[in-house]
Amino acid sequence: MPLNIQAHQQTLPQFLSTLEPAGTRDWGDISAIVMNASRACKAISLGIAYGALGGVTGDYQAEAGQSINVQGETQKKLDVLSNNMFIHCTESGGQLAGMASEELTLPHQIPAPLKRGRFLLLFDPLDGSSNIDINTSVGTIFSILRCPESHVDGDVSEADFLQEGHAQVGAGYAIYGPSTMLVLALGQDVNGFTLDPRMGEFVLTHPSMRIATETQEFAINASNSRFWEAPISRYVDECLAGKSGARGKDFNMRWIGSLVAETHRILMRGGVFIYPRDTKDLSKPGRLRLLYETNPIGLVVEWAGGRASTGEMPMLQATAKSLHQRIGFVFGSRSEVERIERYHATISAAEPFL
Ligand code: AFP
Repeated sequence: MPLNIQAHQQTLPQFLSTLEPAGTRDWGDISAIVMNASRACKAISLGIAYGALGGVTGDYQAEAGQSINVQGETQKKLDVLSNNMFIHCTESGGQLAGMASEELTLPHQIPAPLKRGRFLLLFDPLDGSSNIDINTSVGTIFSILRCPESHVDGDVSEADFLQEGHAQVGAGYAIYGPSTMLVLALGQDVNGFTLDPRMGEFVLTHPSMRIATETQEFAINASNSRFWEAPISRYVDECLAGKSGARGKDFNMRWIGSLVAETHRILMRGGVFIYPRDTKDLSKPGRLRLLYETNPIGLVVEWAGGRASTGEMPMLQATAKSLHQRIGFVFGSRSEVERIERYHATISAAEPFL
């Protein structure tokens, strides 16, 4: 296939250079973090593309055997490789004071003699990794925060990361699907880039992405229905009742089991995603992790005109009590998310979310 670089297509570095006046100290650091993260995503994409041929599918075998991470989940080889790749590509840039990863119990300190910076990077290096062996789309999710001034030079603490989602200066995800894409929430806008495998460049293909306000498609893991609280049960029952029910229209349902894939579908054609707080395991108030899953995805959704919620309140106002805290998550087309929030306001849930 000829190298058909179309005229005026912006690569990621060209796009970043146009976003803010050059020389803005913060912006220079933020765009450098994004470039370094994008390099990690390219490497992860390549590792995934080899599949079984690359010898990186299957469970990670530590010396003591199977490895269980802080989440209580069996680590895949690619979980560990993606985590190490993300750290390797970003820690030496000089912009970061520290990092937090789904795969690491404690924050990652920037090792001497590397220069430390003023930002924090939080990430889920390979979300949906239980789908790797079945060749379904997976992704990387990341969030950028400012480091509290008190810790810019010393080691970071868990408390430095416990910031509300609206404090993020940027966020994004990579989706490793039929094509690899990078979707970035920067400067109050959301832009999508497709990896050109011939050039190894991310090219702007989806400028200013917007989520449709209305939808007839919902995503939920229906096998958990007996654990749902009343507002969620009401919403789903009405969707299932279709034209003959209160909603007066039929709905379609999807569930991929990969947050990034669900997010991308909703960005592209609307929809609502629901992984609510439920009574399945009261020690886990939801499945998804607040700081490096629901906050960055929430920023992408909100800046694309959708709504991100705990079910009761805006996601970006939720307060994290611990690094790996889980939370209920409802996001997507604004009118449906607001309906679910109204149901929570009118039907008393078992306990308040937060
Ligand atoms: P894994 O990373 O363990 O595959 O979990 C993926 C995930 O965190 C998120 O991407 C999915 O939306 C959600 O779990 C699926 O959860 P269920 O397996 O309970 O449906």
